[in-house]
Amino acid sequence: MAFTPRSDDLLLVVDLQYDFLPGGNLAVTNGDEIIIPINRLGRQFKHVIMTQDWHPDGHISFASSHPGTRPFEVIELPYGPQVLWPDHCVQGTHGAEFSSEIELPHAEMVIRKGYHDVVDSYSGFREADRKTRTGLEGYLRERGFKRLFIAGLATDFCVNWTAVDAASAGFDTYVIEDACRAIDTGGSLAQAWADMNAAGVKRIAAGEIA
Ligand code: VGL
Ligand code: ZN
Repeated sequence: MAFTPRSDDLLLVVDLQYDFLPGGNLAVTNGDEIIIPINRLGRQFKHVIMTQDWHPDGHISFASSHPGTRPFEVIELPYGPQVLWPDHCVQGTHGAEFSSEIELPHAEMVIRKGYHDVVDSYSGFREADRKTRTGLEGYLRERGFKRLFIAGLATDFCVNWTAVDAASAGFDTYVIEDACRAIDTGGSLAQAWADMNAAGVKRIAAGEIA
């Protein structure tokens, strides 16, 4: 099936930041392979928004904030299980910046997330307590967007949670699978696709957008 971007379609580009790219603190394997496809998608969509993981120093999702733990361990927090990560995307650091190879000059908004000290936020819509909202849903509604096409890093965390929340909010939601790459820790990628399918998120390839 082919999708021709319309004026009420949005390309949502998730977390294309140095820390998630090769050489970064939480590098996603082959994450750099999606930069050229995303630049191409960017030329196809009139409307683009980007998310940016944006943590304070000492953030609760960092293993370094929990003595005796290691990255990729899971701990129990008041809002539920939390995977612990290497320090990444710390506000104002190089690792938190978007790659300079990304060519999306027309991006209309950047939504930052994960800035509360004691709550993580994979989703661009709702934080990990599943209650605190980022404002993105209201923004997208005010702008009148109907279909969201999502690409970026990582498939099994920020893309997944953002897509599930988008679909739950009533947007017609597509994940462009080959314009994403995954972390895949503890079965997270298979679980992510199961969650996205259950939420009604559709899985497409970049080549279907023409
Ligand atoms: C992400 C883990 C921690 C992501 C962000 O962008 O998928 N993953 N913070
Ligand atoms: Zn993060």
